[in-house]
Amino acid sequence: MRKTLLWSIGLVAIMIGVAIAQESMTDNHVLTTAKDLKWGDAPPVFEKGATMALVSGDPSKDGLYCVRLKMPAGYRINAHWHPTDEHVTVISGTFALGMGDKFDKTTMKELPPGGYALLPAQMHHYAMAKTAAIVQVHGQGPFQLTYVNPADDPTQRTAK
Ligand SMILES: [Cu+2]
Repeated sequence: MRKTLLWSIGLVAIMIGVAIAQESMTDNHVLTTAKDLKWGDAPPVFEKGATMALVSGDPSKDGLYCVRLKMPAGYRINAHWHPTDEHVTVISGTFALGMGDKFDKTTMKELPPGGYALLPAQMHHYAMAKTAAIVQVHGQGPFQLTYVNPADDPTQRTAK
């Protein structure tokens, strides 16, 4: 009798687990082509000239997000850091990344399409589009970008 009850409880627990898993799978599915992405201005924390497209999730909220950033040749992102790991995959063009507190072209590594970078939480890094480039950025939201030198932050500049 006792054994049967335990079995029943176990079975119900499994059924609830399956139901939750199915719900999250059906709710969040995204199938998109590059052509269908909708591009708009990148958030004001980025220098003017870059555009961004949301791929999935919501970078302003808790949870996984995925966006693409499109930059013209020569576009720079000065030294900064994020509170969570940042994953960068190069979709097109050549994107260069360096580690440290100061933008330094000589230490940067160039990533061609298919290249990938993991920038761990808190690690200071900087970037540049060597050619016109599109990179895909994903990670755990909410997405935040803090410049090492506050003067590099366009939102601080326009605020005064
Ligand atoms: Cu970054």
